[in-house]
This record gives sequence, C-alpha cells and structure tokens, in this order.
Amino acid sequence: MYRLVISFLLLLSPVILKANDGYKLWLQYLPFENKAVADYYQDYLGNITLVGKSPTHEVIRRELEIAIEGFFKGTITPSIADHNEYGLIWIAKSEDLSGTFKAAIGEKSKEIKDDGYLIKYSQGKIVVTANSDIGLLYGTFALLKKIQTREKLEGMEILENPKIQLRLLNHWDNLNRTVERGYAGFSIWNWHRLPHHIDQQYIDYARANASIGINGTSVTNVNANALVLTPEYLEKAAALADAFRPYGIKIYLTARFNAPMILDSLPTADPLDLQVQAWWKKKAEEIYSYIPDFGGFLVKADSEGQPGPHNYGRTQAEGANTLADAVKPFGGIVMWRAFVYNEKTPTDRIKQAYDEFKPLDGKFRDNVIVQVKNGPLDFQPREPFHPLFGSMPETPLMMEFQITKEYLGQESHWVNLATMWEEVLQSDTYAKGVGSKVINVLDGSLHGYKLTGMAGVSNIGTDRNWTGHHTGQADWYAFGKLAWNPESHIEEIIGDWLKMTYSNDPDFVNPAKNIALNSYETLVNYMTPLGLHHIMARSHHWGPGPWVTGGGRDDWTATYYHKADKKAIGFDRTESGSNALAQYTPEWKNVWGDPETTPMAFLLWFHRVSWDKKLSTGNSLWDEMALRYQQGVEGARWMQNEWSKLEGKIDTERFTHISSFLNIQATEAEWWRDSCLLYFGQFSGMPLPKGVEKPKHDLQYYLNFKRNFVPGI
Ligand code: GCV
Repeated sequence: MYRLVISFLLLLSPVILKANDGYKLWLQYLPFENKAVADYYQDYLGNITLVGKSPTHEVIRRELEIAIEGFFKGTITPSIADHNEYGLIWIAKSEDLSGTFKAAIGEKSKEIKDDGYLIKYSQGKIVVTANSDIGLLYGTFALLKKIQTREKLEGMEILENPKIQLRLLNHWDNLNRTVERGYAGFSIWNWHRLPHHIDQQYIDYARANASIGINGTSVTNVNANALVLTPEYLEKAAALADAFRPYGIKIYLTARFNAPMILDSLPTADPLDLQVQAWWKKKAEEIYSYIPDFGGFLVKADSEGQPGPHNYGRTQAEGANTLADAVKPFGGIVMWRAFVYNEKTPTDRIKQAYDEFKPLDGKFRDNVIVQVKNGPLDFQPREPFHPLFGSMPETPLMMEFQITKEYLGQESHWVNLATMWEEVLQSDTYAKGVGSKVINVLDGSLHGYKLTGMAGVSNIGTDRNWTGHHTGQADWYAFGKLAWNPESHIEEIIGDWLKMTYSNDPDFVNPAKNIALNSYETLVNYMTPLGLHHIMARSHHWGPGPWVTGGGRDDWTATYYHKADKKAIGFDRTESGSNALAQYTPEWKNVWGDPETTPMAFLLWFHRVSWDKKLSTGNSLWDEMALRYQQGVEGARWMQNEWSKLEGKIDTERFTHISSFLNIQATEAEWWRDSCLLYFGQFSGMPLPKGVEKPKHDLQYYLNFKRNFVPGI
C-alpha cells in the first residue's frame, strides 16, 4: 500500500476559472475542491486493485488513471495493482473475486444480468463486480461518477442492470463529412484518413458513450449511400469497430435498399427476388469478414425519396426480412424504421406509419426490430406518443429520439430534451389497461419482446465542444442514461451532468438545474404553443415559417398542419376530421376526442378551434396563444438573466459561450413570437391581449427574412 502525496497548495488554486473548451464532456474529473475532500477519496483511489487482462481491462485502467490525474491535478502518480489483498477498491469480474469478496457480496452477485454491475461497500472496501468485461467498465464509470459527484462511499450498494438491450446513437453523417441535421460542424468520421488514422476523438467518443452505457452506433446517414457497403468503406468501418470494441460499442451501418442495383448492377432490388436475396447474403458474409461482431443494418425505406419494398409492390416486412435473413447466421439484426410516408398517399401524414405497420404485426423475422420515432409526425417540439407503441405486440419496437435539435432551435437554443423524452416515455398507451406505459413497451415487459432498443439521432460534430451548444452535451448524456434505464429521474440526470461537467458547487448546480428544467416548456411556448406543429421554415427548419405553403409536397408545408383561416385554426384529427385519433386506445380517444378534455398541450394537434373559443383559462384561443408566445419570450429572457447570475462560478470560456447562445435564443424567441402572431393575427383579426409586446417589425419583414447556407441540410 502506498500513500499519495498531494500538493495542498496546488489543490487550492482557482481551478474552475481556468479556460475550458468543454471537450472533456462530463468526464472532466474536476480537482477535489479542498484537502478534506481529497484526503477522503485518496485512501480509496490510492489503493485500487484491478483483476484481469483484456483490452477492456486496459480501458478501465486508463480511465482510472485519467480520473486520478484529474482529481489530484497530476500531483500523484496513479498506481493500480493487479493483485493486492489490501486494495480498498477492488474491480474484478465475479469469477475473479477472491473468497473474502465473494462472501461479502453473497447472493447479490446472482442478480447481475447482461452487462450489469454491482458496487458494494463491505468492511472498509469497495467492490465493483460484473459478469462481463463491459459490465466491469460500466461499474467503474459508475463508481467514478459517484466520486465526481462527491458521494460518500461508505455503505454504498448499487446494482444496475440495463433495462434496454440496444442503446444506440444514430449518426446522420454523410461520407463527404456533412451531417444531415447536424449543427456542430462536420462529421467526426474522417473517412479519408481511415483506416490508417484512428483519431483520438474516436477514442474519446467511445469513452464518453461507454460511460453512459451506449453500446452501439450507426455511423452513417439513414439517407444512405450504398458505397459504405463496398470493401473500400468496410475496411474503414472495420477500423472504427476495432477502436470501439474494448468499450463495448458495436458498429451498425445504414443499408440503401437498392444497393444490389447500385453496386452490382442487378436489374432489381425486389426483396423476394432470389438473386437479390443471394446478394444480401453474400454482402453480409463480406461485411462479417471485415467486422466479425458487426451489429447489423439500420434501414430507411420508402420515405422521402429513399428506395424500398414499395417499389416492387412488397411490404415493409418482406423488405426487412430479406436483410434480416442475410445477417441472421452471424447474429446480426435489422433496425427497420417506421418513418414511412408518402405525399401521394392521401391520408393525414401522421396516420401513415401506423396504417402500414400495424397489419404487419408478427410478420417480421425475430432479428428485426422496428424503430419508431417518439411521435407520429417528425420530432416536433411536442407530439403525443406514436400510436404504434402498444399496437404491435408481436413485433419488437424500439424508440428513436432526436438528440440533434432539428426542429427545436438547432444548436443555439438551450432545451433540456430529457424533459420531453420523459413525457413520452411515461405516457400510458393503455394497450393492456392502466400501466401500459411506453417504457413498458420499450423494455419488453408489456409484450414480452425478445429484442429491445432505443436510438438517439446524434448531435455530435467536429466542434471542439462536440455539440455546438455546451448544453447539447447534456442531451447526449441524458439519452444514454434513459436508454440504460428509461425510468431514470431527469432531475438527477441533469444534476449529475452539471456536477460532472462544471462544478459541485450547489450555488451553481441548483440554479443551472432550474434553468434546464424550465427550458423545454419555455421553448414550446415561443415556438409551437397549444399543439401547433410543423410551422418551421421550409427545408432547413431553422426559425418560424407558419406561412410555408405550396411547392411540391403539401405534407412539407406549414399550412397543411395549422389550417388557419378566418374562423379557426388547428388540425381536426377526430372522427369529423382525419380520425388519426382512432389509432389510439379508447382511453385516449375519450380524452383527446373532445376539445374540452384535451390538454391544452395538444389542443390544436387534435382539434380545429375557433379563434374566439373560450378556454379553461378564461382566455379566448387567440389571447391564450398570444399570451403563451409572450410567456415563451419571457422564459427565454429569464433563462438569460438567471444564467448571468452564475458568472464567476464556472470557467469564463464556457460561461461566456452559453451566455452568448442565450442571447441568440432570447432574440429568436422574439422572432418566433412576433412573426407567428403577425401571421396568425391576419386570420384571427383580433388585437393582441394586454401584456403581449408589440412586434418589432411588420409581417412583410418576416416573410422576406432569408438566410443563406443554414447548416444541416
Ligand atoms: C434523415 C426529417 C428530417 C430529414 C431526415 C428524416 C428522417 O424529415 O428533416 O432530414 O432524414 O426526418 O428521419 O429520415
């Protein structure tokens, strides 16, 4: 046993005020704030035993070293023994635990499943154990998190098993390094330099993901380029897979449905054609020769111009099954997206996925999982849960959330997405009566799914802080946490993230948490209050565009969705309208079928409401809308103001960056309010109620407002 020598003076220097570009994400391992805290953890961190040898063990060792360097500001040399009876932290797989520790853990170890882990304090020592190498890595990160958030180790007992098996990031990254709906620079995948150069950022990406339990990544855009399936790119993808493997992260690729035609000039991509089936089988064999643990395919078919089984009169199941059969012998899966809709189908766009997939329930191979966006439209600031959840008992469904904020202000708005995700996850589908929450569908408990999953469309790019807005990191973090356990408490998630990323000072953490927790409702108010949706600018979706109309596709306009006229506004989705409501269970039909019982959050999603209709608040619809837009603007200003009070509590670099983005947010909130109220005011013909500020410009100004080269298209 050795004792760490800490330079007391160094620990007292004003560390938090040093410049920090945010690259280290939540793995800052901030120095202990005083000698007492350092002394407390020193005994444990100075006496670590790590048993076993594997690439993942090396990752664990390295992570411990990085953490110790950070905590103690490099004043000690980490030394991690591979065997030492006196170690105070013991990290070992259950099979490698010595008798004493086995006895201390007792029956508990039997409760560890999959890549779960157990951390247990016993007689002055901490044991981190698991049944797999990756479980051990997760357990190590969990212990480090406890130290980062300055929790006491005595009496600790944490048993964690992942509730969802597939916890994936989806990158919409193109091979030319542009990122569809990416607002944080270019793609981090430098395909040109691969396979020979493994950038440090790939390793740090893997570390960050492993630290929150993410175990897979689909590295290419769902608007897929077939080239990624050629040897040239498979070699590169294999290099990424090799780099990620020790972190428990599998690689997945997006498959372009007509790849057999593009790459090998087959006359058809008909999934029932024998030649096509043979092509996919051969392709799978080839992929697995490069990447033996390749996860499988993610497919967007028959949607927004992507080819698919429709082109051959086949069903989504027939399409998915052909690819599934190809990867099955190697243990691969297919994630088949339910985001299927077509402008030529005359029904309400939000009904189309359900109409198409529901009749196919039970027709997919057992290695197919259908990936469904959280709501039936397209990642709007607020949508009711997708009606497919709870409606496909025989077909595993996984969740697709969008971490990148395509429709939510993109990179410059602070919105705590976990608040929105929690709202969806906690929704009761009533599929099997009360208590059939979306979570229960996803974790497999409601229908007995054999495959479970959650995917998040990544917000990561080459920006030094990875996500453009520093707080975008929180959304990445929260996604991982919710994918591991969708029941996680979002207050705890954001609190932990703030502590690990910035500071443990409650005078910083509490107000910052408060800003985050209020940010979602604020954004909904200044963008799409009362259930408005899809009123963003055309194509790039940045900023307001309630006037967007005409063009090639009605279902890509705003007027299709809000239907404002002199009398009313909103989309009637009840029996008297599109009857999208019929896709939900009777419980929801009762609530959402009547404007009087529909929560205001979804009023205009389900109903057409006259401008002068008196709402439960006592306001007319018009007044309520205007007041909510105003409330949103005031909320954004409040966020700005609250944040300004935190100056000096964290490093200036990140403080200033966030302040500057909050300025943008507050200005854009006004832009949203003014332009939407001017536009809708033409129809309502009613004056702005008291308390709502006068617009800064006239409607024409907003109609003429154009910006070139908005990123992410
Ligand atoms: C990758 C939305 C986005 C598209 C995206 C699509 C999808 O429509 O605007 O950029 O395409 O969703 O999820 O496939």
